[in-house]
Amino acid sequence: MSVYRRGMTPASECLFCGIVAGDVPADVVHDDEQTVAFRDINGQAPTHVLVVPRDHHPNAASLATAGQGGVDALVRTAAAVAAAEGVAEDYRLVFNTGAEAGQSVFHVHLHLLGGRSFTWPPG
Ligand code: DGP
Repeated sequence: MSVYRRGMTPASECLFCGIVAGDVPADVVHDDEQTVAFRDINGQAPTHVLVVPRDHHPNAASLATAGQGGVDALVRTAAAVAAAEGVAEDYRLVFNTGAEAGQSVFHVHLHLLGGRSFTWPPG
């Protein structure tokens, strides 16, 4: 299902929809019925993978509201990728929502970061 609100990217122009469709190249590390996971082009840790739903939703709240278990699926995939990458014991998951919070691509994506120590609070 496609969800589009004013000010957000329509699915037809969405970079991550292009990656899901295989039209935009990416280093895909996992894909299944609901999710696709690929390495971030600007990695901030030895493991930096983005996990996205196949369906276009602008942010995590939109995905959760759709009620299809999409957020659960993202977290399950992130955990599986963390295990495959050997970082299952220590990793960080991040959803940025809104430009002020650092979101630059408006197709919901869960950042999986691992392989180094992290500090808190984030910048
Ligand atoms: P955010 O700032 O939370 O919206 O994260 C977007 C991430 O997407 C950012 O870390 C960089 C990454 N990114 C942007 N364009 C591409 C791309 O074309 N390919 C890949 N693999 N990652 C991208």
